[in-house]
Amino acid sequence: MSKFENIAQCVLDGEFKKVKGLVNKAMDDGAKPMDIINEGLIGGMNLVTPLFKTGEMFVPEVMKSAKTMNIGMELLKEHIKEGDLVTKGVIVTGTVKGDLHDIGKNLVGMMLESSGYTVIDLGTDIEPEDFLKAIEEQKPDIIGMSALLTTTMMNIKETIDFLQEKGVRDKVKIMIGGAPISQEFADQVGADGYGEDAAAAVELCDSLLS
Ligand code: B1M
Repeated sequence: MSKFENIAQCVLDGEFKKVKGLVNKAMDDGAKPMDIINEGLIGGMNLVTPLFKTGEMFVPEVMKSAKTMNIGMELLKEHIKEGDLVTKGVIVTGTVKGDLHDIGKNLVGMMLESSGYTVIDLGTDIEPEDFLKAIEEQKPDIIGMSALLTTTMMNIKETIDFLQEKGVRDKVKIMIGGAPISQEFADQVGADGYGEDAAAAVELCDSLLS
């Protein structure tokens, strides 16, 4: 196995204790940081996505893979020249007002980051005003709203209506998701799309920005 394949396999296996050693070894052997990222770390996450989609990998395993990738990325950050890391787009994520569930949202964020997006996570229980502030300050390409409760899913509509009222709705694409959400609901509330799971969310962002 090549040094990049070793790192990719380590990410796939979620062996977060091993990744630092492998990345350091690759650097010592003269590998370029961007090659370690693209062929090793992101290469590994690219193996994860289809397995998650087909149900051959589960949420805890995907989270371990993402953690492994992030540890490797942290290590390499200081060796990367500004401008080397090209982002596919900026995505602001948050769980809507009244809702504290964040496991799914965080998973979506991790998969987006590992697919090359810059993710700014606002957290949970996010008021419409805070999404507005984030649009004004961060100028994202996409806003991603998550809701896990049937009682809070309507706060997605409230947020979209608020953004419309404030005249910024058309400045961003809006992706929504969470267990009670459906494509039908996304159409009803005027979102641009619905991600059934983290892999679908990545595909949706790719298509929204293409
Ligand atoms: Co809550 N909870 N919970 N809970 N909880 C549910 C959602 C519930 C279905 C359980 C049940 O009763 N069977 C139920 C909702 C019922 C309903 O509304 N119809 C429920 C309830 C009632 C509650 C409380 C009201 C309980 C109470 O206090 N009486 C309370 C509400 C608190 C609040 O939010 N205000 C509450 C609290 C909690 C905990 C704090 C204990 C904890 C949350 C911890 C946390 O998130 N940090 C919790 C948990 C863990 C759950 C369950 C068990 C698991 C949710 C989860 O993380 N799933 C859940 C039951 C269940 O779903 N089996 C339940 C794993 C996660 C990976 O999946 O979040 O669906 P999911 O995310 C997926 C997709 O939906 C999608 O991609 C993800 C990855 O594949 N996705 C997106 C999600 N967000 C997306 C955004 C996107 C795109 C895709 O774009 C932006």
